[in-house]
Amino acid sequence: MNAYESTDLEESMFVAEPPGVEDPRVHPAWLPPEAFRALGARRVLVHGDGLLVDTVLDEVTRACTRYGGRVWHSPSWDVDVDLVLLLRDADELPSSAVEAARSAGEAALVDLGGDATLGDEGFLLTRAGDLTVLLADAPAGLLYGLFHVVRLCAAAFDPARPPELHRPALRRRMLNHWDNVAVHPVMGQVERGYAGGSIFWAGGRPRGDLARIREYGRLLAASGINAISVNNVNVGHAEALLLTDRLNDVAQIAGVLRPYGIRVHLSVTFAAPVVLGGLPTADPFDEDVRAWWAATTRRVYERIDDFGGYVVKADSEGQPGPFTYGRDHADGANVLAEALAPYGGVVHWRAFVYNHHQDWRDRSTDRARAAYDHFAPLDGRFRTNVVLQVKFGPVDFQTREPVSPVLAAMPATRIAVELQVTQEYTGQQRHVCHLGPCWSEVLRFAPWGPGGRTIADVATGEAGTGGGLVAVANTGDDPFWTGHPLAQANLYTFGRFAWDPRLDPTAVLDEWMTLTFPPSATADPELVRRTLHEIMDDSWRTYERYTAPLGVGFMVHPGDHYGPDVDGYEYSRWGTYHFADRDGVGVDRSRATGTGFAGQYPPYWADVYESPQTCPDELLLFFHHVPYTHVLHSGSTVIQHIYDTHFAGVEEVTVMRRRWRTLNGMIDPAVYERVAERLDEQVRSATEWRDQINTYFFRKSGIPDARGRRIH
Ligand code: GCV
Repeated sequence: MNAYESTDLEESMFVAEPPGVEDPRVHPAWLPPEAFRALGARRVLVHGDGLLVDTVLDEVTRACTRYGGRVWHSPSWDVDVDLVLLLRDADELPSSAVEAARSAGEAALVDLGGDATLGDEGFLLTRAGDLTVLLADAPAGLLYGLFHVVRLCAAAFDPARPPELHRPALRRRMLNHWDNVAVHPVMGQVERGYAGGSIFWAGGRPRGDLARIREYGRLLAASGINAISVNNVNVGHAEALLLTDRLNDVAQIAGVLRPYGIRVHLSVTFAAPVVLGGLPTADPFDEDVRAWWAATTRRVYERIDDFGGYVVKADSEGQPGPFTYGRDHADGANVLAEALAPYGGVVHWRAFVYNHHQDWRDRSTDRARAAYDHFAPLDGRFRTNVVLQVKFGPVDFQTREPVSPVLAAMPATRIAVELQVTQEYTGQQRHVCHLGPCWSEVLRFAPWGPGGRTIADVATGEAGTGGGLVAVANTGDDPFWTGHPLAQANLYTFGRFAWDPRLDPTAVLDEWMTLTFPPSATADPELVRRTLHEIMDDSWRTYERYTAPLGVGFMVHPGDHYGPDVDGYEYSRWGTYHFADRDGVGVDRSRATGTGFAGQYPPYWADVYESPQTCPDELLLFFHHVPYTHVLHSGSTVIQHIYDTHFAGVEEVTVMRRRWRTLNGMIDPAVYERVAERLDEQVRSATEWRDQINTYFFRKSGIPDARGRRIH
């Protein structure tokens, strides 16, 4: 018998609330208690066993305690219930209604054409008479199903609701934390973190707030995420030690996240055999090196038996890698993969490899080409437990980039698409910039031409063998988790897209709003919903309008990457140039006259991108250097487009701020104030962007604004 089962019916009806993790100092994000009202007012039966079933019971019990419902766990007597959550292989129960519901679920599964299994994480939801029934093959499926019921609210109990079958499209749905264990002198506790300190680490030690980590796991699970790496891909000495001396710190985090179905991964340094093992080399062909990785990995699994694997940034921005030993990246990745293989672990090997000591005078080197040049020739050489992790664009998470050609160039390699939830280049969580539409465009892009396979298909792979989706996290120890409360939507959306990359971004945003700002908790739910949509739906394009134009990228302040600095990187070694002169702007990446990058795409897009006549406007300056008077498909000239979009962008942000003010008194005052304060900064910053960009191009081109607006 377990904690929730009792032979006494009265006792079983009023189970005690389990130890809560709700911390009033921390915003509940998309899991406020109110979101559980519909569930919590019901009579719920949970049937099955396992760690994640206990989590389901905890969740249901908390909700029912708050809202007057009741919970039973595998009761040995008949009970009247509204909702049944059960594992399909759990024993028969002495309740004809529950068993009838189970049979109805099985029949619905057949009708939906599902094969015999729901898989490790899938679930089926259907109505059976007066009951709602949720079936899963495995405890994780029950947990995801439960959060689906929460998302649906009362609709989960609608008698007319048709049966639904849900299985994640991607097996691994992963977050990478760029959290440092020790505070980095330049990058701080979290590299590119805009939400305070780390949830995991503080000043060289574990932060020690396990309740917060558990709450985090709960939020992630509710969005669909099932894997997390807990340290920065730039691995310093303190971080390297997580693999050995500090493994207990990692095990503790793994223990807290496990009940939410989340596996822990570690970023490791390729030089670990030298810096931790005392070996003279990290050469992947050296037998002692191979033995060191094998022994070290074995010890990791002895301590954390469901450990996910390693994440590696090698030969990139100063990190060590196989090039030091004259080996290539397949050689490097495979030695780690070999060590992980006996335990089912994977290596996420990043394709972000380029020369960061470029000479701006040298027009032949093109950073955008680098990942393809390094990795495409290695297709088919990686072990099957290597996942090549490729940033969605060829440069570096810019507001607008073409999709990376590497994603279409390696059919014999497991590919993961890497997105950036942390808003390094998209307003650093001081600007509202909802990234759902950007990611959706990336995931729906068909690199072999319209109608063909998409990037989502690449990440999914044949029969689910793809590498999945990975994103750099935007969370920290900030009370709102993400600094800007509306940036929570980006994290939620990432998880949902990783579960199903074909979801509509507006629908996902709507889900997030309903959970985060429950209609029952506000005086005017329609106003709140409409206003949030008006502010957020198009905010990525608004951000694009007032920053670097037409896909040219960067133009940000060097180092911190916040705010405008048009020539900030123009003569630097990082290879991110715009080549503006008095006649024109943009990078010629054509095959005919430029760096040849356009030729890295399959024929359809190689042809489209090759010519300024066919290249889409929004990427024109990424692929071409054109005169300011070049006429876009929109009918505007490049220079007039720059002026118009920059004026429009600032106007849009000003309207956003005005709209937000209508919510004063309608929502949690702390959320209201935090967003209001950030919108002030967004208006200031957008104005600075507009004025610097417009002035810069006016001075370069000498062409005035056709509408005579003020340019400084
Ligand atoms: C973790 C960009 C960022 C770096 C980051 C790097 C990467 O260059 O500015 O902070 O390093 O990407 O993805 O490895």
